[in-house]
Amino acid sequence: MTQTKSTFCRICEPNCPVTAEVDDHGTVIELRPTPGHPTGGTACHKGLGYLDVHNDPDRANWPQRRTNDKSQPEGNFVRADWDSSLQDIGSRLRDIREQHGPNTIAVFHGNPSTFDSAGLICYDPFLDAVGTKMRFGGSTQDMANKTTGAAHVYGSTSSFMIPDLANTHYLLCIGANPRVSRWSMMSAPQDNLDVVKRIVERGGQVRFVNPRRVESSTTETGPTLLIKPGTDAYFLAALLHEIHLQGGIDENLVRTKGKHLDELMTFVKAYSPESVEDVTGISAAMTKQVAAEICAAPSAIVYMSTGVNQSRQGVLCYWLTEMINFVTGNLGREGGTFKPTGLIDACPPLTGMQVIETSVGPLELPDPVGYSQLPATLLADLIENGDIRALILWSGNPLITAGGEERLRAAFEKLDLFVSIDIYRSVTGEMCDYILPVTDWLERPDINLAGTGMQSKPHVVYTDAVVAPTHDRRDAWWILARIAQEMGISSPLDANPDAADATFLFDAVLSMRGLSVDAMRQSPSNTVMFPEKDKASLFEQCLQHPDHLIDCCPPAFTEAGLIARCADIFETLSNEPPDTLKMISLRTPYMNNSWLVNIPRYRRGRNRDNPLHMCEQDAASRGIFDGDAVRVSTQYGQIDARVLIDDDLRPGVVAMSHGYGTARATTQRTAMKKPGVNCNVLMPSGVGTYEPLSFMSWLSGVPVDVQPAAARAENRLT
Ligand SMILES: Nc1nc2c(c(=O)[nH]1)N[C@H]1C(S)=C(S)[C@@H](COP(=O)(O)OP(=O)(O)OC[C@H]3O[C@@H](n4cnc5c(=O)[nH]c(N)nc54)[C@H](O)[C@@H]3O)O[C@H]1N2
Ligand SMILES: Nc1nc2c(c(=O)[nH]1)N[C@H]1C(S)=C(S)[C@@H](COP(=O)(O)OP(=O)(O)OC[C@H]3O[C@@H](n4cnc5c(=O)[nH]c(N)nc54)[C@H](O)[C@@H]3O)O[C@H]1N2
Ligand code: SF4
Ligand SMILES: [Mo]
Repeated sequence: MTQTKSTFCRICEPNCPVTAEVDDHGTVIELRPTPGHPTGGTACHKGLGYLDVHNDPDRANWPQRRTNDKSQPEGNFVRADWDSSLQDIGSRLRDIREQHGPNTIAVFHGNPSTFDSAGLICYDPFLDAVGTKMRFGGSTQDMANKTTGAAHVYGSTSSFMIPDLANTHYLLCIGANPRVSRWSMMSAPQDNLDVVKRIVERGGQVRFVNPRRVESSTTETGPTLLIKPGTDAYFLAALLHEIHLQGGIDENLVRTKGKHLDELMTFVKAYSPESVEDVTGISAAMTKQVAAEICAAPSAIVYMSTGVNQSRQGVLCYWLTEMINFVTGNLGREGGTFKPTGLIDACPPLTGMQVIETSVGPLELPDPVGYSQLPATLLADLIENGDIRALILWSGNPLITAGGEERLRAAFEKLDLFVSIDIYRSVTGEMCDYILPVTDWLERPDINLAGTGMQSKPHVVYTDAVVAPTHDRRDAWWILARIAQEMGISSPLDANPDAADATFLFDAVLSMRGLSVDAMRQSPSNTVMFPEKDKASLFEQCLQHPDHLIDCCPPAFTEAGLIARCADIFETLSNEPPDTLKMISLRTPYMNNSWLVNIPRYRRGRNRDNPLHMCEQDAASRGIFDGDAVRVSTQYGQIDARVLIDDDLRPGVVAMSHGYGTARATTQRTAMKKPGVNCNVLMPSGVGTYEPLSFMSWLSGVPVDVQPAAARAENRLT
């Protein structure tokens, strides 16, 4: 007799419902979609294929302690038990804290931790108990410009809006590829873009703005405007400039709900459709047409995402996007953008900035921080300079996912203590003193906390652990709580010493909505839907500056130098040699950042590694043919790659998937056998390379040099 259990996927933001079939031995034998689930989402092949991760024989199963020096490329690890590992880690952290201060202990929290709610609940209290402000993670490679931008525009790091796709008449989708990536900073049911197709079916219009004709752009959705990478700030400014000229600004609304409109208009006046067209590659006529389309649509959305966040001016692009939505009256309108309700229905006001003194100068984070973090590209410098002596890595793989692998490697060797909490011994884990094996999402109870306030269908879903953890894997919250105990600082286990699992943590959060784990277990599909709020309620609830106005031109942007920098970058781009190549990133359905790299079924055929995508025109002008070996370089590093001719790219743009370059993942056999190359070796790292204010890494639109390998015929890779 098998049993079915209702759970949900925790790989990306839709958190799709999944039905697990479990046999008498407590083994999950199948994961299936859950038709009829109240959210209507359907799990994709990655979620349904998660058993390949769950059952991967290369997983980390026991605590492991490294016995050789971190400078040795291959770690010598011995199996250890939990108590002695945690005691050793706790006492070493205690000593480091006492001798060098709490800020010398840093934590890096990577993307998968976002979907481990018990860990998330314990994370901030853990940092507070340690007393450290050294928080790093995936956010500065991903979307920190949005949280920091929201803090200045709306007065709260949590006041970021999502598009009302279900009701809109117009979508301008910039730097996103939702067909592959399933939306970001928005949790919408996975529907293979049906919600976007329906915009067109009901007579609306959709356009993508991207340097590549993306999978999302089809005859059923809409065309792509092929923009030059890293130029969206100028396109958006020109668009707003033109919307103004076309009379598309609702001055009355803006004067009552906003401030600093004149300063905003002064900024955009510098960028007319004509003056930016050479830099952006989008003709003035097209920019004017898009402006006219937005002005004419009964409701419209400008949505921007990761490709723009990563391309050097994410804060300004976020700001201009929000401004277009606001001044055209689409913010808080049906079919525009809005702030959904959720389990946590609050936008805590910005109370000021936290200042963290470091050897490279003071660094400022919004307070409360939300998802903002210190710049991951400064990790190497801060370790080298002695600011950081211990690093706890919770579901992060920065050697592969952040810029500057070689500098980071050299720095990590100098850490007094380096601990990885992960489901694998990853490339970065290989350098750690301890690997602490963690439960996967079939082995832990959970709620969908990270998506709260970002869901197009607001709901909370609870899952019990589908199966008990195998081997000696433990939950991340418990690991953090036990480390705290061993350090002699406050721990969630103090008040709950006998807690068998994380449900006491969930009860505390669920109680905010009068719910509990028991109540969730009684609900159909373990899900509670929340009634939607009036979209305009955001004007009362999310504008958190003391005057409750939207800041249309936050002084912090000028003070941080973003406005002057924008003009400088425009000047540089205007004078760029015409044959400059820029690298952008390319997500595929067969990878999730770095961590599906060991799954054999995703590493077959064309997906065995990560070639350099290049269009025919750029390849031909360099004497490069499909399959050729090339050397790609920047001032930060160089890699050797194989070329794949791809005419979906705009000329002048090359693309590569990140997450590869795993030759040193000694326990991940597939990853080691088919390593691919790490494009982040090429990415800028260190002081001066990240966006001021948001600390966003520059990972897209980076100029690269591509040369055919010396003797092409001999080096041809097949
Ligand atoms: N060039 C380039 N670089 C990029 C990007 C890009 O587009 N281009 N994208 C950036 C983005 S958006 C992000 S979010 C970052 C992500 O960067 P990271 O968060 O550093 O990387 P991931 O590969 O998502 O996962 C890190 C680790 O989490 C582990 N893991 C998986 N599941 C679990 C789990 O349930 N629990 C725990 N504890 N660990 C788990 C994996 O084994 C892996 O080692 O990468 C960024 N890097
Ligand atoms: N299959 C799969 N799904 C994923 C992930 C994954 O790795 N694989 N990662 C998950 C994570 S952590 C995240 S953050 C989300 C991200 O999801 P999205 O926010 O949709 O981001 P991406 O898929 O990276 O798409 C970014 C797009 O921006 C384009 N782009 C690059 N540079 C520029 C530029 O300068 N201007 C413009 N206009 N466009 C540009 C790229 O061509 C690309 O199509 O996806 C999530 N879902
Ligand atoms: S879309 Fe994302 S959350 Fe849904 S099943 Fe696929 S990987 Fe999981
Ligand atoms: Mo991300």
